[in-house]
Order: sequence, then structure tokens, then C-alpha cells
Amino acid sequence: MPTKEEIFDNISDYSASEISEFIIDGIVTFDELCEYKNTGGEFGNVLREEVKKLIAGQEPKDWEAAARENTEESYSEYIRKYPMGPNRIEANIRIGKIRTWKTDTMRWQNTNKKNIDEVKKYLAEFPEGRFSLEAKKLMKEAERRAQFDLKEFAKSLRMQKENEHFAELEKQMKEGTISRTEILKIIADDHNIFNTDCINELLDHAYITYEDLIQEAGVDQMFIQSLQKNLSNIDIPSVDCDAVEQIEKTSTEIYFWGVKNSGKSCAIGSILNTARRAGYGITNKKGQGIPYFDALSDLFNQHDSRPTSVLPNGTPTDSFAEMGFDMTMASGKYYPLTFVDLAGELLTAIYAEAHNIVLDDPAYDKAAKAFRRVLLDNHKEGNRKIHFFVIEYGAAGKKIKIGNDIELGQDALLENVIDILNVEDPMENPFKRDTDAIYVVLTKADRIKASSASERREKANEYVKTHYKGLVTAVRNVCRECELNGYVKPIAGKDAVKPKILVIPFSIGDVCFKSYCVLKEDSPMKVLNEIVSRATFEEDDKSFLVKLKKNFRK
Ligand SMILES: Nc1nc2c(ncn2[C@@H]2O[C@H](COP(=O)(O)OP(=O)(O)O)[C@@H](O)[C@H]2O)c(=O)[nH]1
Ligand SMILES: [Mg+2]
Repeated sequence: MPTKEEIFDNISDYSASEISEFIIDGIVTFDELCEYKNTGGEFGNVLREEVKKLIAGQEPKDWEAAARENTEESYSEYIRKYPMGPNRIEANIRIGKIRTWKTDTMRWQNTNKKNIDEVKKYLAEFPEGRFSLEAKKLMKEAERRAQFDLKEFAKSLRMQKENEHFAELEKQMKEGTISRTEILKIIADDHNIFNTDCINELLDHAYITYEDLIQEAGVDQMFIQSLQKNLSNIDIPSVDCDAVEQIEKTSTEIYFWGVKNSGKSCAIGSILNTARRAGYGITNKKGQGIPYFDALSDLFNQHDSRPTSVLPNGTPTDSFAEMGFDMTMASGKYYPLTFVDLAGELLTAIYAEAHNIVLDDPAYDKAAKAFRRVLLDNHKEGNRKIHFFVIEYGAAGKKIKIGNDIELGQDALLENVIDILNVEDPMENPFKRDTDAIYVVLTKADRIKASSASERREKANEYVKTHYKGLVTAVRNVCRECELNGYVKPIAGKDAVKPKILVIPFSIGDVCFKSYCVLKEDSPMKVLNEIVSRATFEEDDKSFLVKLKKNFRK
């Protein structure tokens, strides 16, 4: 290639196409060639016109190429070649755009997306910028997050149906309201907020990992193993209330009253299992519920293939399970007992019956009839009774639907049971006739955040007083009226002795994902001790065969 000077000096030696190439290649410009001081008039009109035409023919191709490359450099090159070219203005506009685009990108890259002030600053500078939509989305999320309260969210989840939990979490995560860390915080705060189905979905969708559950949510390895082994519920044999005419065994009858899911079956299973672990003999079993109770108790066994127990499915509406047995202590004393596990729906059935509400499912009617038959009409003569009123910690707000129009809390349903059993005729009234004690059991007490047993007891009392006032009042009134739980009427100027309402905070142990459990024996043992302190016992030395009834009222 010649130099610019060589071209000036020898302009007449070059053809029009050679000259146009020099210009296009950028060695020389058209204007320089036109100048007299450079070419001494050798670049004449005819040649000029010819070169112009050739350059004009090349221009569209070069513009196309520049546009295809679409870079600051390609457009600059076009302008250099065609300073007067038809696309020079457009080329300049595009260069401007590319420069803005670059600054925009750089600013966005340097913006800390977690610092909402920085995002705001970006948006002020580039309101229509490449990332303005994303920035606006982040601002919206920040606003939502500012109003978002994790505790309130967890609370609202508790009110929701379990099978909706995963969908709700996924929705909130997609909207950016909650993060993985926050989900783990919710789990860390309550290992039982989500069931195994929800946890498995979170794991399957890789929203969380097993490691997260251990490290960040503080879930015990044993529960993770159970999850990995996919341990599922053991079927508990069902029991039909029609099969119970009256309590079979001559014994102290132990009733567990409570709404569905309040933890009655788990409590009974853990109590029976604890009695076995303590070496108490369980013999002379009687009653239609034997297989049911054995299965409940077996749930709480742990072995290598089952690192934790798996809790039972709900009890069917029309189940009324009785199991009589002798519980023999090391001392040789034995307690003839009959445990009665009632379906939570029984409370609904009794309420509906008393208030003339017709329910669709005939199982309710069947259950209500069994209740009347066994407790009122056809009761076992001579059998004493202990009643445990079971309420659930943290579920005071739970409402139970009765038919289409009515919704009642646990309080109202349990008060109704007391009301109905508390009949006028003292010979027919089970509280007056043959009850030894009434207890209030606050289940799932492991959820109470407390650092000692005494603090837990205090908080349990406080909780029951605050949230189950109606039940406590009803129990107190029936204790006064029927002289139960240590109540002594005022006599000869002496004040009455108040009845003692014992609230037992109860927990089956460590429970995880609502399904897995490692039994802790202290609560079940507490209930066993109460039963032992109240129930009628016999000595196993038959030669004495003295039936010692403990008069608990003293
Ligand atoms: N955290 C905790 N959860 C419990 C406890 N007992 C029961 N549960 C939970 O409550 C659910 C229902 O218990 P269940 O005994 O079947 O209730 P029922 O309908 O009253 O017989 C179980 O599946 C567990 O998830 C407990 O002591 N602690
Ligand atoms: Mg049950």
C-alpha cells in the first residue's frame, strides 16, 4: 500500500477504483485529495465524480456490515470512512446508545442489589434503563419485605390446611417475600410446623437440603434418617364403638376427652409404652380395643430399622376403644384399669345430638349413642372413673365445624361434655356417682419455650388460664358440685376447701415433622403416677384379698 504522500504525488497514476479503495481503507480522505496543495489540481472533476460513485456503491455494504457488528468501533469506522455518508447521523446516534448501554450495564453491575438505596439511585439515573424492570421488581419486593413479619407468616401457616403449606411457601419464595434462610428459620423455631409431605416437597424441589435441616434448622440426625428411610405410619387396627356395650373389666375407667388431633392417642400410646419400659406388668387384658392399644403402645418402641417412632394417623369418627388390664407394680400391688380412647369427633357428635343438629355422616350418631350407652345408661356398676380433659398447647384458636353453620372451640366442646354428663340425678351422674378425679392435660407441651420444668409448668398454667378459661371454670364448678378433686364443703363455720385443678403439661417427647418421635418418659410417667395415686388397687396376695379402695377425697 502506498503512503498518503505517495498517493498525493502520483495521483494521476491510479485508477478511480484504486483511489476509492485508498479512501475506504482510510489511507487518505476524499477532501484531502481535493485540496490543491496536496494534488496540484491532478484530482480533476471527472476522476472525482468517478471515485464518488464507486465509494457510494460501497457505502451501503459497509453500513450493513457496521450495523451487523453493532459496536462502537464498527460505527466509528463507518464515520471515518464516510464522514459525509448518508448513515453518519444514525451511526452517531447508535454510538451514543451503545455508550449509554455500557454505562447502564456497568452501573447495574456495581449496584448492590441488597441495598435498596443503591437500587433506587440506579433507577433515578436510568428510569428506562435496561435493568429498570428488574430494579422496580426489587423495590417492590423490598416494600413487601418491609411489611412482612416472619412470625405472623408462621402463625398464618398454622391456621392453614397442612396440604397447602408447600404451595404457599413456593408462592412466597417465587414472589421473593421469603428466602431459603427464612424457611429454615421457621422450621428451626418449630420442628412441627410442617409435616413430612411438605418437608419432602421442599427437599425434592431443592429449596432446602438435608444438610440445611441439620445445620440451620437444628433437626436431629435421627429424624433426618427417618425421613430418608421414608418411614411411614403404621396402621392401627380400627375399633368399632358398636362393639362396646359396657366397659368389660371391673376396673378404674380412665377417659381421655379431647377434640381431634389434640394428641389423645399419642398420649395413651406413650403412657402404655412407658408403663412397659418401667417394668410394670400389663396382664389380664380385656376389651375390644386390645389390638388397638397394643399397636399404639408399640409405636413408641425404637429399634435399628426405626430410629424414631412414627405417630399414628387420626382415629376414625366412630371409634371407641377400651382396653382393660391389670397394671402390676414391683411392690405386688396391682391396679385394674381400663383405658378409653375416644375419637375427637365424639365431642362434635355429642354436641350435635344435644343441640338437635343433624350431621351428614351416620358415624356421628353411632358415636353419640355409644357415649350414652357406656357412660350413662349401661355403666359398669362399681367401676370408678378418672377423666383427663385433653387440650392442645398452641391450638386455642382452633375451631371445629359442626354441620354447616356452627364453629366451636375446644373449650366449648369440652364444657358441653361436662354439661351433659353432669345430670341432675346423683345416681345417674358419673361425676357424683363414681368419679375419682378430673385432670386437665395440656398436650404438645414440648412446644412451650421454657428452660426448666417448673417454668414449663408455670407457662402451661398461664396458658390454660388465659385460653381455656371456660373449661377451667366448668371443671371447677363440677368439682364443687360433685365434691371432687379435694373439694370440701364449708361446715360449722369452716371455709370450704377449694378443689385442686391440676394442669399437667404433657409431651410424648421430641416430635419432628408432626410424624416422628423419640419418646421421653417424664410426662407419661407423671400421668401414671397420678393414676396410681387415685385408682383403686388390690394386693396380689390372694390370701388377704382385701380390696383397698383409696379414698382420694381425704
Ligand atoms: N409436638 C407434639 N406433637 C404431638 C404430641 N402428641 C401428638 N402430637 C401431634 O399431634 C398429632 C395428633 O395426635 P393424635 O394422638 O393422633 O391426636 P388425637 O386425634 O387426639 O388422638 C400427631 O400426629 C402429632 O403430630 C406431642 O406431645 N408433641
Ligand atoms: Mg386419636
